[in-house]
Amino acid sequence: MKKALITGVTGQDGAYLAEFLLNKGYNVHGIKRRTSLINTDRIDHLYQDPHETDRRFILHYGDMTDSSSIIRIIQEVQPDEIYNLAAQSHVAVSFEEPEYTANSDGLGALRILEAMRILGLEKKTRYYQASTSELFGMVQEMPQRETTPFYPRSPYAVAKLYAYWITVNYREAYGMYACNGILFNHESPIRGETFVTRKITRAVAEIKTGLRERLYLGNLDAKRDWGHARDYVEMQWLMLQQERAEDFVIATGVQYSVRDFVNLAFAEVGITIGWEGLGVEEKGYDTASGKCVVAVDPRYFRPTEVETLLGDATKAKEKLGWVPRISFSELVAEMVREDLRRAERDVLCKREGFGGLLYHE
Ligand code: NDP
Ligand code: GDR
Repeated sequence: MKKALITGVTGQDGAYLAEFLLNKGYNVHGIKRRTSLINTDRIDHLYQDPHETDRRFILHYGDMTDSSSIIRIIQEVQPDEIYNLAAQSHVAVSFEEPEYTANSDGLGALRILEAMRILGLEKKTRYYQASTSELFGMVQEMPQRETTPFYPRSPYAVAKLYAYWITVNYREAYGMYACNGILFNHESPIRGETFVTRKITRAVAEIKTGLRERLYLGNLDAKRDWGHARDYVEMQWLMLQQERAEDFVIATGVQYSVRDFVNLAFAEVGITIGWEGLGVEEKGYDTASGKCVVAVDPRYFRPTEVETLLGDATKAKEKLGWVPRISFSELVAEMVREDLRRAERDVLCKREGFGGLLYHE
């Protein structure tokens, strides 16, 4: 039975990947960090009590900024495959916490690769690095593929640039099976609430159910190539099953703007948006009621923005036989449906006098 170690197992991709690998028959180990409140919601359905025998899903306390915990866990687990998904993954937050982002997202990758070397696992353990389309930043070519030059535009992307190259370097220097998945944006109903897609679908559900009046956003013109996380974690696994390690772009090849996402998400609940004004003055109105339901707030603009991303995943299609299964409209519909279910539950709780609601943006 193969053993996989996932860093970032409590995150969106970590949860989908853990489930995917368990279904493939793996023993799955995950690294979680200590938090003052338990934050394992996304993997609670996989949890096994430590007193159970023959457990196949095991969590370890550790942190990407703490070499000793990384070495200890890798030594204990002796994994066949390591998926390094842990990161401070919010681009806007990386401008607020650049040093921490560099430490966890950049040096974190080095810590794992170096632990593999120190422990003599160079030939046993395969390594996957969660690289990102943010590396392309100020894009030098449309669409972006494996050979497109990088131009990172945030402390997050610069940290991930280091992680990308240290992965390539360890592959070349020590003959390790180490590869980068350059994944474009991928979303799901368990996406973090402050990424733009989830922020929109939550707000749509809350506006529809009367829990709030308006959604505030930043740059409505930003364009992204959005896929579904469930599709993308399969790629992470496939990349580690090849004869030799290579880097791959994973994307749908279709691009939409933030405004398109807003229009489609509101359409899912029967609201048509009419847009008026330009730039920071732009507003979106519910054409039936005339109410303003979307407004621009400059606080959500970034000091340097990535305006447009569109991926070319031809190499993955040809070499890995991969094609995304879930379309953009199915993704939006699923996210809105799940958030609507949550909002309806919140309405019920509110009506019955249980708890207040908090909106994190
Ligand atoms: P999430 O933000 O949902 O999850 C990040 C995970 O990393 C969480 O489990 C988080 O733990 C953990 N983490 C953060 N900092 C540390 C640390 N110092 N030590 C240990 N664990 C830490 O990200 P996604 O699941 O969306 O993304 C997975 C990876 O893929 C990330 O590296 C991201 O940068 C990258 N990526 C994501 C894309 C996307 O569109 N989703 C596209 C391309 C790349 P906690 O739950 O405690 O916060
Ligand atoms: P991104 O995702 O930066 O692409 O990084 P995010 O959803 O945060 O932003 C996408 C685009 O939407 C614009 N935007 C807003 N973004 C947020 N978060 N909040 C807003 O209110 C808002 N208004 C407009 C942004 O400016 C941006 O252009 C994600 C993360 O998962 C990274 O970890 C990953 O590497 C990349 O995707 C690929």
